[in-house]
Amino acid sequence: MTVHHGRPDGTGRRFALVCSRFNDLIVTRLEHGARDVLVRHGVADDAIDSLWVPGAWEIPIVAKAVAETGRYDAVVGLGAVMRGATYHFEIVANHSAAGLARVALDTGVVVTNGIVTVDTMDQALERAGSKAGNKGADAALAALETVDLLHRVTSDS
Ligand code: INI
Repeated sequence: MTVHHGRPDGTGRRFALVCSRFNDLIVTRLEHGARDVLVRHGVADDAIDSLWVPGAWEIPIVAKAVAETGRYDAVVGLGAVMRGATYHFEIVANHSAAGLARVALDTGVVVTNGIVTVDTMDQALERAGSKAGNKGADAALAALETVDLLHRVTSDS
């Protein structure tokens, strides 16, 4: 039996971070967390591009466009959807998550989801670098591992 695991080695890899400005207090921290994890795992700082969109709703279409360029090994969606901010919380949260999943399957490019969906600003802050970790860093690490695993199982060697 062979067990395969992805190793989070980012040497020579390129990443796009698609970030929403809505709730940018949170998303800026997610972006820093993602960038920090990527650089600490060997990704060159100039091999990470951050693209800022108005809100989480707009993340999937830009993720699709950057995935289709073929320039990136993975795309990480980063955003913060908060129930208190609008009655259409569910619509924005569901669209952004489903959209990212679809981009990954349609393009074959690794896309991970670092969009926090929470009830309150306190819950968002907890997930943006305090007691519940940093969901941007988690999504970046998931991207590194998945890129490596796919490379192993799809390469000839
Ligand atoms: N966008 C977010 O990223 N987070 C939110 O909490 C949010 N709320 O609550 O409304 C939000 N709305 C904007 C949305 O993403 C689009 O930018 C907008 O609807 C224009 O298409």
